[in-house]
Amino acid sequence: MNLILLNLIEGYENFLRAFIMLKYKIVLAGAKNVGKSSLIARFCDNVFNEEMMDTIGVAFKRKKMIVDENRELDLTIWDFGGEEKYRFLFPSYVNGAAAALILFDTTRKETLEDVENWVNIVDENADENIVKILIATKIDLKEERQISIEDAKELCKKYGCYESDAPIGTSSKTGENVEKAFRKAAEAIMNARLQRCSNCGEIFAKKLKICNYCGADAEIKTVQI
Ligand SMILES: Nc1nc2c(ncn2[C@@H]2O[C@H](COP(=O)(O)OP(=O)(O)O)[C@@H](O)[C@H]2O)c(=O)[nH]1
Ligand SMILES: [Mg+2]
Repeated sequence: MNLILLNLIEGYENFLRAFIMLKYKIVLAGAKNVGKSSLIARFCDNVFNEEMMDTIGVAFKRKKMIVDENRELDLTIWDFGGEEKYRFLFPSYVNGAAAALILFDTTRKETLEDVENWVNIVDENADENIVKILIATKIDLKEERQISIEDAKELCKKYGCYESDAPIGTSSKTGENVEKAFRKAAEAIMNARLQRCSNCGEIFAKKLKICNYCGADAEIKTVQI
């Protein structure tokens, strides 16, 4: 009898988990050719293309990510054609995003200088609690490297990026650190938007006053994730 009851409770919890879907939008920002579309293609489809097609306007992909044991985050990852002529689309592109990955290309110094512009555009158009993560791309091209990860350390601090010690160096060609970059983004989003109920251990939105699993009062019964 107890076993049946336990199964029923577990079933109900799984139902609740599925029902309270954690859906977030992540946007990528950075100049044309820094490697935005390639990073998304590697993360979502595990592919790399030396001749990646230009992104026309705006595109997006969806990917589910398991975090915090069995919890599923449903991520919509938005890709932006970095050309000037598409910049008018940027406000609506960033609208509602939980995280922005801001990319610079380690083989082109000017893309690091451009980071400030992208940070400003994100800050001007995004929700206040958007998290920013700085990403250094194309780290496989060691011979052509013009910027070291160290050079960009200061920028992370300056722009208030999540865990501001250094940008994440990635290669979409080899896959190095690509998953890590999106995991960082997921972790940052969860930190910014979710809280853990110390009564039942579940996580739920920070904006809620009570835990939507057990009904505990969020003011006294929660801990930071
Ligand atoms: N070697 C190398 N090439 C890359 C990497 N990421 C992107 N590229 C190349 O850089 C070019 C621009 O990439 P793309 O993703 O289209 O940049 P976007 O304009 O920011 O979307 C393409 O030719 C890609 O194949 C990388 O990690 N390593
Ligand atoms: Mg592109």
